[in-house]
Amino acid sequence: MSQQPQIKYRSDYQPPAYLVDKVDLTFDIIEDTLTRVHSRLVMRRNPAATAANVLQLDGSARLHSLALDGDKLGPDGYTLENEVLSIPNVPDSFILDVETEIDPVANSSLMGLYASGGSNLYTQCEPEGFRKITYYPDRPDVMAKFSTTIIADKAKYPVLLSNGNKVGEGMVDKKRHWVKWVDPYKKPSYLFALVAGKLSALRDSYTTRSGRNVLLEIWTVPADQDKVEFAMGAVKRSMKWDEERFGLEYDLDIYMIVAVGDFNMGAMENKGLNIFNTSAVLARQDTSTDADFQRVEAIIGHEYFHNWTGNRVTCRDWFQLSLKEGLTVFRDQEFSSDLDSRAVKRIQDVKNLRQLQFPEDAGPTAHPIRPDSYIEMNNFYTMTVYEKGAEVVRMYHTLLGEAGFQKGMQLYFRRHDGQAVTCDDFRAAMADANDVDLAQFALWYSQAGTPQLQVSGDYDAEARSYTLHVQQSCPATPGQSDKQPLHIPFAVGLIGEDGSDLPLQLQGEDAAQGTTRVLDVRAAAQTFTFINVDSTPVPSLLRGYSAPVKLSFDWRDSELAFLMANDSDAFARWEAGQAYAERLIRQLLADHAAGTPLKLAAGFIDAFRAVLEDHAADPAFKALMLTLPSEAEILEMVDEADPAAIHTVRDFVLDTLAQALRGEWHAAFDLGQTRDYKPADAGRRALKNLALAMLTRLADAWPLEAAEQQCLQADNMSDQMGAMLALRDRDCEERDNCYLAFAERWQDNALVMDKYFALLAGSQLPCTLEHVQAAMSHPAFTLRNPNKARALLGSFGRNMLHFHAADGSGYQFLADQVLALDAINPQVASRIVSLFNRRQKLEPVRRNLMTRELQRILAKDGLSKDVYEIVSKNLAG
Ligand code: B3K
Ligand code: ZN
Repeated sequence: MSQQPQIKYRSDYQPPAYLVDKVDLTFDIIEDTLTRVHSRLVMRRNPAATAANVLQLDGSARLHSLALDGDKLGPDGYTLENEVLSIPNVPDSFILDVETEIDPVANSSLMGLYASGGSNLYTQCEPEGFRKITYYPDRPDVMAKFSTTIIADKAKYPVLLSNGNKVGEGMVDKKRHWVKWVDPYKKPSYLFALVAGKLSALRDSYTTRSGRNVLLEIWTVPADQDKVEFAMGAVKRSMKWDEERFGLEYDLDIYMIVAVGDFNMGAMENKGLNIFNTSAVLARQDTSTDADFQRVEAIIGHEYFHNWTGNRVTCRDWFQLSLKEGLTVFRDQEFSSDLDSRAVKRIQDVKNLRQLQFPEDAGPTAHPIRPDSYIEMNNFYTMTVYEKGAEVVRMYHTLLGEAGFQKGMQLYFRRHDGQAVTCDDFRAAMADANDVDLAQFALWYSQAGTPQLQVSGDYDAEARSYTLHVQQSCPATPGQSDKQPLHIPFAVGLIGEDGSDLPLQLQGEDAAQGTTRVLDVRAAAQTFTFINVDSTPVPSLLRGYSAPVKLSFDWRDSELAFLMANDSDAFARWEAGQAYAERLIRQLLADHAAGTPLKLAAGFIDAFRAVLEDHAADPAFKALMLTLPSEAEILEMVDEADPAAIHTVRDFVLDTLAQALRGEWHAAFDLGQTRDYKPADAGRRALKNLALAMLTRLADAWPLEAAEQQCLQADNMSDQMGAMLALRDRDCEERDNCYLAFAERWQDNALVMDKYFALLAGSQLPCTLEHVQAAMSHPAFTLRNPNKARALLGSFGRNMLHFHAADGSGYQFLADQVLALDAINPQVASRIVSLFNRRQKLEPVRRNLMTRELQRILAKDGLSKDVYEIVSKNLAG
């Protein structure tokens, strides 16, 4: 780093000194490498701020000219330092004209205005990309009305898009045309968007509940137009769902989605003009898996739902990011749950949280869902802010119920429509609308770390009562050693001997009320006694995963098998299987370390058999029940972890289950075969492909042949990928054939090639590192494309065997790539370098090897703030 990067603190918040009432932007696209931006700002002093007469604007673009109330400002009329433009002695209200020049082709960071796929132009402004375009108070609490005029060569840039409604277009001269867009809603600069280029659209329309006719457009490069039909359906489903479930309607005459192949994340909710990564919008049976379809629908929903939760009501400052993201993730989760299987969605979300958010919350970059400080805001678009944030919103819902939650939402919009607000404002709306005290609940916003619930139960036969003793604690996290007890909604049930739920009556109540109760855990230690319990029940705890905590309870193995078979709560049923597996895996890891031969408990095999033979169960749910905790989850279970041992033990369990239940897997595979592809059969395909993967573990030849056949003949990507995955770690001719044929067949499809690169990098086969190195010079690969970098390097960084190779070769390779990538795209580099963040979890030899690589990265001159922040926190942790 050339200079010590500055840390920004939440506690330093000051209202903006000047407000912007109106912004008129003109983008003159002069040539590929030169766009001139003229911005006219109508500004005035903020009456709510402390008096100052120096105007400060954020910006890093080349400044071409500056004029205050029509008077040109020379170099002595302003200063420009550290990307802050200061103009002294400005009046109370004034007009500022700013002209900048930018080169979108040279912009590989994909923030601000950049070129992709030839000379098409796209923008990404959240959180601080607008300052790369022009000089502006680039902060979310400055909301203004924008108009945007775009001028460009008509042949080269026939399509010119921006936010709001199109109000005019015409020719400037014989070759150049112009289009003007006006957004009638005030918005912060991070929601600005512009797209220009050769694009085609699928058009449709939607009539809102109140009768507004909305034009819908999905724009892509012409070659991708054959893959947007599903997305269009998803837009309409999202609009309808938000009206029905939240009473929220769309508010402009046009809603546009633009797909772009080079994009730093999934998608962006710019007002009226969402910009999407192609991976989050294109979907067709032959090129997309069932999981891809599910993801596309969820992200379309997510960005659409932001129109109210994010755009109409936005964040006061970036520390409040979870205000819009946690809430919008909760909304997209509910959308998917209402449309598909609620149980399956919940389990997938919890698995995701455990795999990706728990490690973050236990690692060197752990932060509360509302962080207190940051160096680079882009590093805080995290699993914690998004997914744990969504869990926090879900807890309001659990505590208040659907009706109470909706009352809170209505009050939130009534109070704050058109404003930039805080997480506290949201909590206040929930509390006030329901007249409840949510003061203690505030700790969820300020405390980092995954809380632990330690629970025990005892049955008193004489009193016919069952008591749960609940203790809560939260581990120390960087900068937070003392934690206070949280308000935790703890959903529980009791199951009787016959497997059915018991009616629940708490001590002091006149009668039983339901079979699932949400207990309010508020103290460090608390007890809850249920009465009129005739015999020892089996407790079903944390039903529906009612809070983002780690639960421990000393069930017997037989009780876990009983819960796996009987719990009426699908999440708890699945969770019992996970808890059972965790217990055995911990023991096997200890046995492995002690050199004791490994043996899998018969009871666990029986429990798996029972699931496989339960023909009434939803196959998607069964596939989840039959999936062990991932290697990443297992890493979290132990200290001084040996990744090779984790891999060996998990593989042993899978091999044993494959062997012991070969007939059952075979039957599941056969049963899952269908002649015709139907989207609704996704669960069946998932179970079939899991069975196929298990069968390829056997020493038999036929599963390999079956996988090869499926891979070469399938008419859908789910089955192709199922087979590719089943063969991924098997060194055999069938694998070689399939991998060759797949790469050949899909060489021109960027998104399918991403799948191919991810498979190569995730393989357990001995030559994986060499294959990954070779893939770096594959014609379809480039580090400049974030999807490619994530597919190859991200997957390699999650490879337990090869990233964590005992000789450090995996660490060294990834560190080299982080350095190469940092010079191109710091945001992507910083995501990749985060894969080193579990350093402290590892045994000393690997930990030291990692340390060495991180020190090498940190020593590099000109390192980005993004990578600096992650690596320095890692090394300090
Ligand atoms: N709000 C954007 C994320 C922007 C990320 C900037 N690094 C997408 C979303 O959450 O919907
Ligand atoms: Zn979002």
